[in-house]
Amino acid sequence: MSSRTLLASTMAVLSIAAFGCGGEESAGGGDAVTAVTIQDFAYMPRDITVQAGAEITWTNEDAADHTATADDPEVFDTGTIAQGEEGTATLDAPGTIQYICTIHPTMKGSITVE
Ligand SMILES: [Cu+2]
Repeated sequence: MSSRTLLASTMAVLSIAAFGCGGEESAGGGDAVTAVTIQDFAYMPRDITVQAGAEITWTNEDAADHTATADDPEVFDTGTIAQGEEGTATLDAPGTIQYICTIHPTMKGSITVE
């Protein structure tokens, strides 16, 4: 084995180790960030389950403005999300929260916080 090969192997092991570390981190982040798309006057997915402390992001793909507002707006309220924009909320208390769009109250979704 040449020293060049040895160096290459060492580099490979190091990058795997670094990748493994980053992978774990992003897996944790993946659990903590949940994306909901608003399209055709609906939340997709309509019902989500997240870990406590997760940040939920709603992206509005409609031309119309929407909100994501908990039945009790004190729990969370993204405010108006315009086309192409995002609203976020972070929920810490376990339980299931129903939410609506205050502009179009027939739009409904739910978040279960574990
Ligand atoms: Cu709406």
